[in-house]
Amino acid sequence: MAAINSVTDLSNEGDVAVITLNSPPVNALSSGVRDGLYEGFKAAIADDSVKSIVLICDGRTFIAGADISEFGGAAKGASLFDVQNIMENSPKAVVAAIHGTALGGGLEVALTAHYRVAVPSAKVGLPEVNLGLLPGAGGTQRLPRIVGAEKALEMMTSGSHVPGKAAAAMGLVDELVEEGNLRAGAIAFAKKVVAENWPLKKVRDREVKADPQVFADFRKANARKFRGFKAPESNIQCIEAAVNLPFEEGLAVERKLFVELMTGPQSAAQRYVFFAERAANKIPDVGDDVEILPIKTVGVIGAGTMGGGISMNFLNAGIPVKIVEMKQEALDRGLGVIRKNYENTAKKGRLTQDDVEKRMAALTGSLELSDLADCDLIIEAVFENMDIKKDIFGKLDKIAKPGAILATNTSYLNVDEIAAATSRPESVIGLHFFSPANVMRLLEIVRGDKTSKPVIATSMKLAKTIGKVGVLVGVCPGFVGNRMLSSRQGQAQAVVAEGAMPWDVDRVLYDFGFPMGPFAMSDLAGLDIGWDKEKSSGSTIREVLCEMDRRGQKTGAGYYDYDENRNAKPSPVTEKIIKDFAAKAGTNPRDVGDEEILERTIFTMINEGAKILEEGKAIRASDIDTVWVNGYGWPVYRGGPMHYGDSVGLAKVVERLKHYQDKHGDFFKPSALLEKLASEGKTFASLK
Ligand code: 3H9
Repeated sequence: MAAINSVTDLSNEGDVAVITLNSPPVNALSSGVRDGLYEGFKAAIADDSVKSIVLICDGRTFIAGADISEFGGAAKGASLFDVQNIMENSPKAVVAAIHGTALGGGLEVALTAHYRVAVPSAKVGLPEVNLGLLPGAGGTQRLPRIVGAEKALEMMTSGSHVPGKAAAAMGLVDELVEEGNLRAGAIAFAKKVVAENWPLKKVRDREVKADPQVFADFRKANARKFRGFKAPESNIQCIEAAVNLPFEEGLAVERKLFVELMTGPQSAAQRYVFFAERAANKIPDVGDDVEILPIKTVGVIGAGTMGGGISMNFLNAGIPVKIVEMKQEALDRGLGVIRKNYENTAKKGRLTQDDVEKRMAALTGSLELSDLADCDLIIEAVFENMDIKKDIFGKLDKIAKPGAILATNTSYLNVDEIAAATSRPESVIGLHFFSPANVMRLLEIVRGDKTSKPVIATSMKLAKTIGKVGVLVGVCPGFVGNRMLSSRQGQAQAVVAEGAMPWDVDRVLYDFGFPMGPFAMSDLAGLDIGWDKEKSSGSTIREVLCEMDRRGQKTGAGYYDYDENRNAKPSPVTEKIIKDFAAKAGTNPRDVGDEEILERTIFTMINEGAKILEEGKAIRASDIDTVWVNGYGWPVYRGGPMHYGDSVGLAKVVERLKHYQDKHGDFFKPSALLEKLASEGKTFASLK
């Protein structure tokens, strides 16, 4: 075996040259990889003893894409197009051998091979859209030429990873090779190509046809999903180009749109989010050497909406769950809801009935806390009441086996106080799931003063196991997410008190990119959450609405009026209540402009985020962004509140906060950290 460079080897197996890439962690197309590939193909083509060439990767995966960390830097060495040209125009058959994932530029390289083989567990896809991009190395022109325009539309705008078998059915993979036997299988395939004189197929030479209506229908069907995003539309236009233009002209369209996206703010934000989610896994004082505790059985206390959703996460990951309720009826209801959720998923074809039964079989219900004695992790998901939680943790302390992790799902209570109800605060941690807990990707992991490192490391790892993005945060009211939400809510209400209507606030935040505004959200959740009829004294707009039985969508009215299809309309009733409040308070309603609504709701969040950083309740600004993107519907193409602050410019954020401080008081006072960064011309991203 001869080394081409530090990440590429070339060896001959009889008359088959095998180019092997080994560039951990994911064989991304860095300049070294591109150079290695280019030189490897050049050498193999020049070698007279070689009749065919196999490209294969060592490690956990085939090429997972362009090297995202190199984006924006100066191009070095061989370009991706040089590599693709030498492969596609090779006079000797080129076979790409795929395991793990062939994604983005990785699949685009494979599409310039004459043939592709893969193991069944391999996955292929063009996920650039999730980075605010489109496949920029010919993928937009080659993929539709194999799978057709409709499948290409679906794959490229969702970024989905297509499993080996489906890829073979679509013609993306020419042959599936037995698991664990990829190298030998690919070499045998290459020999067959030569022996049987198969043609050197170039994907670019194929044709793809589609009715223009296909594109119109696709745009219409997905308008809501794509709202605000630039990349999906650019991906669609490239596929249209593949259908309507010769290959080279299609490539030119792809190049132009790729450069536009790459240099725009959305892709910068989405690439930032990609790395932010991965950075969140790195805890400075909890190294890779910290022990990970085995989690074989999980106990959940509370079979309500949260407890049920939390349980499903573990069942989905194959971890048995014991769920405890106080009354048989509540337990039966909880277990019934879980079953129904699974059966609905099965009806949609996303689970087999067998999977449903397997998951339900791994779930046991009980009325006794003592049944949780053998659980490795116990998550309490009961009512948000400190006394109840302390009582439960006191009991768990006596029941749980030594070393078991005792977690609370509280969304704002003091985890240290809960931990103090036990004799083992080092085992206590907050695991704050977001509703619906089986769907939302965020898991706020709340580190108490005494939480041990193995408990933290295990919780972070567990988040990954159950498909969540775990973010470690410190103890403070509302932690990171709800604390910042509460600043935003405060301003949403304040601007309404000054003359804006709830639908003005909702429109501004919806247009910013949130899936819905705070008042529409309250109507959806129910205005009576936490409302007590007996204690209600008409002292807030919400109380008055609840007293009038306008409790949100479920009663047909809340801040908004709803028709029978739950379509919202601004309500004259709500408007009158708001105006009456203003009159009583002696305020003169004014026209609060959209810009002021946006600045007051969003800039105060940025300021609160800065305070959270100052107090050390989040490790890094990007962790705060990860919380907001994954738990609160912050538009990913704006990167999160802290990234947004950086992109607007912190000096501007400070200037506007001071402006509102002059008018409305010290709530708007910029935090010391924010002032400092702004005065030094720095960003949150510069804090390392
Ligand atoms: C593209 O290809 C553009 C072309 O069309 C056009 C070119 C002209 N680059 O996720 P993990 C790192 S755009 C650099 O934890 P997993 C990652 O940061 C690209 N680094 O592992 C992490 O580093 P660290 C299209 C990358 O097993 C480590 O690898 N491709 C890249 O859960 C492990 O990652 C994509 O969008 C990269 N491309 O998942 C695929 N990928 O350990 C993006 C990963 O220091 N990648 N890293 O934190 C993925 O989806 C997942 O990483 C993958 C593995 C599924 C591959």
